[in-house]
Amino acid sequence: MTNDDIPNLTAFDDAALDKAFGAVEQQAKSDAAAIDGPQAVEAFRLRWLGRKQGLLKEISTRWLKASPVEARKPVGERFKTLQALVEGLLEQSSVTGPTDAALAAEAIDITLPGTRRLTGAEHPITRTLNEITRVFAALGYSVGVGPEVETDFYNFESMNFPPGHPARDTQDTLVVANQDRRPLRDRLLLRTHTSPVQMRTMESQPPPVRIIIPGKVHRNDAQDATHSPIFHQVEGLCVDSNITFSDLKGTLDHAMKALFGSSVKTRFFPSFFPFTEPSADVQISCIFCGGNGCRKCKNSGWIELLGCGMVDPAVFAFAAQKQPAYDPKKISGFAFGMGAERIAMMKYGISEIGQLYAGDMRFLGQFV
Ligand code: 2U9
Repeated sequence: MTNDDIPNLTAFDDAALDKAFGAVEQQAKSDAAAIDGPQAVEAFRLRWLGRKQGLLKEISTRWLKASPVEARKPVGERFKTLQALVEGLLEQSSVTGPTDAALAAEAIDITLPGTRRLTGAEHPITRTLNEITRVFAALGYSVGVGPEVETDFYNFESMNFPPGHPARDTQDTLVVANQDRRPLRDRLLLRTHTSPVQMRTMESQPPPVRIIIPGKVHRNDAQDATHSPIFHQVEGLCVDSNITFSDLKGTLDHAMKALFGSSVKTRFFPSFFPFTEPSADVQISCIFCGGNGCRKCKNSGWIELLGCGMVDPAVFAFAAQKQPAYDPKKISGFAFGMGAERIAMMKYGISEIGQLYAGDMRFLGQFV
């Protein structure tokens, strides 16, 4: 039955009205019986009770509004009864809900295995960077960040690698192309260490400074089992009046004990870095054999882990160009640097550096 099937009434006596309303009620009941799911309930509601095009609206227009005055009452009563019937049918179908067949089609097999959601976890490099940072944060160091694309000035010149100096060859550098027309100091490169962040920090604030810089660095080195052209460092800087080599030794000895366990010992050997003088390499007692000698420490009982030194006065002189308080006659400081991959590989027994970057879930899943 469509709206066009609703006839215009020609007679309004009781028999004619009973017949006309009876046919429509019959249709409503058979429509309701055929409802087989939530979509059909909505279709029934629209078909019968739709405000603009519903059948009841059509009946109201054609029968009720068109009826002569003397037939208004009997038509009105029958219309109300029909409306109540339709609403009752609708309510019943909504409560009864979908048929058994519809339910069976949507049924969930609760015996099937669930969808396993993978839990995220810190990457071992991030974890190592955070562990080291936390040790120094507890000593009052703040954490610094800076750009990975740096200028020649901040990466080299201000760190006491003069233009053309052979020391630059120790940090084979990836440079940004087409920079030849710029003065050397402004040419862009990928930072080879995080030291430029310390220099920028000194330029922006007077001493005292205690900062730790975890970050990604780039060198034009071939990859092998223990080297990668992209790796991560943690560098630290402490500047104040009367900072001595003893402060450096005490700080790093404490940090190594905090990172590797309180029984770990440290020892310092003379070394060379352009930005520190004197400079030292730091070894810790072997964390695998406790210092007795094993394959990991090549039977020496010691493992080399980081570099350090007293900040070279030439480096302070560059900072003093912007912050005169970095006068090397009045202040002093120490700095240190360590490679995060090397420490992560030692701590977690990783033999190939490439595993840290491969994104293989069989490897990463071990660190959840
Ligand atoms: C300023 C002054 C001095 C940072 C330092 C080292 C020693 C060092 C290496 C360890 C292994 C780099 O990751 S590695 O290859 N680093 O040995 N770094 S002192 O000295 C600074 C830094 C900033 C202003």
